[in-house]
Amino acid sequence: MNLRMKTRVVMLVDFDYFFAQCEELRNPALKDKPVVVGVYSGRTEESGAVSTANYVARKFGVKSGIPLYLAKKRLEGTEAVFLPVDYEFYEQISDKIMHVLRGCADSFEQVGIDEAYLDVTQKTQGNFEAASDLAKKMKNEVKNQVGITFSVGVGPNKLVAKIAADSQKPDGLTIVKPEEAERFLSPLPVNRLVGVGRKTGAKMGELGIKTIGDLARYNTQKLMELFGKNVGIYFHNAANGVDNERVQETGAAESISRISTLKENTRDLSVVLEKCNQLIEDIHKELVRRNISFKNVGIIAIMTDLSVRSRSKTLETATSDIEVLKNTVRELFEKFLGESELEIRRVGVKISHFAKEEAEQKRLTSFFQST
Ligand code: TTP
Ligand code: CA
Repeated sequence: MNLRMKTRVVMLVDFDYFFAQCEELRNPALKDKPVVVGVYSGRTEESGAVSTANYVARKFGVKSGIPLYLAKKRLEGTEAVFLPVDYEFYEQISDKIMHVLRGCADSFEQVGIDEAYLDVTQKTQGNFEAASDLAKKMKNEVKNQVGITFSVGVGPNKLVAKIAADSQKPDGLTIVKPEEAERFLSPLPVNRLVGVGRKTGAKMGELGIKTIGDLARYNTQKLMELFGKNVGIYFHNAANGVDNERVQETGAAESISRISTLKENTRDLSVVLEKCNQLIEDIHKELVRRNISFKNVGIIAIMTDLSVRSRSKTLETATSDIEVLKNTVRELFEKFLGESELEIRRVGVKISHFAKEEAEQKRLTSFFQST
């Protein structure tokens, strides 16, 4: 039986010139001027690099990564405003936007401070026109409630959605239906694919692969020989717009951890586990309250010389089972004690890679209904 999922509708939202737009938001007088946000290294007044710039400044060739002195030079004679990064402020704005977006998605995955993937398959009943309306509604809501613009790409998977979003900025909305994906990707330079950096791009160039279309037509066997089996297959699939990565629900926090000092320094597994089990009970309560499951379990050990060691394990499937958590922590500490020599002073337990329980179940149900 071919277990293919039905067509998905996936969005990538990417906030426009984000750090600089946040600065414009708190000081609208900046809007028509070149705005450059940078990290000042502090060595000299001018040393450091540009984090980002608004589109007025970009017209002068100022972009992320260039040295600040160069940006200054390119903006000479303009009313350019240079500001230091205020990450905390941008994070507050980001949280507000993410909150609105989260409410519009079946499942939601935040990627960094200014990007998020939304699976909206159920919300739109698999319809790309409905997705276009939803994206416009999201844009309006965020503009009205927060005052920020963003660009959206809509596609049948994360890969196409991301490239679509990049293709029209700022305030863009680009829809690529499944049947259009091949034609959309084909003429684009091959380095638009994740994983094709400068080196790989150059190597592909020598093979005559300039566009994504060239890569899609290239012999898969040869790609596997040249780049290794897994990477070769990935390139072949990516170039053909094939990507089955699901939108991975992320919780508000990326991890839950608890740490505690042992009564005395020890290398005794049962003493360590007794303390860990208390921490686990506490973690589990929070897990249940937030209705999430985890896929990664970590242990932390602070040794008598105060060095911090950690080990972790990724489970095959996400779970919220406290026994699985206890057993995994036991397994990790057993192994750890076999590999270390010092006594342990403090222990910690951490879980991460969250999935929302409810969403998981819903997805499974709809999956079985559609097969
Ligand atoms: P990007 O999304 O790459 O850029 P952007 O939001 O500034 O512009 P665009 O309109 O093209 O999306 O990065 C998001 C934020 O990350 C950006 O506002 C600042 C920060 N950043 C850096 O600090 N250094 C960098 O080199 C890059 C690329 C981004
Ligand atoms: Ca951005």
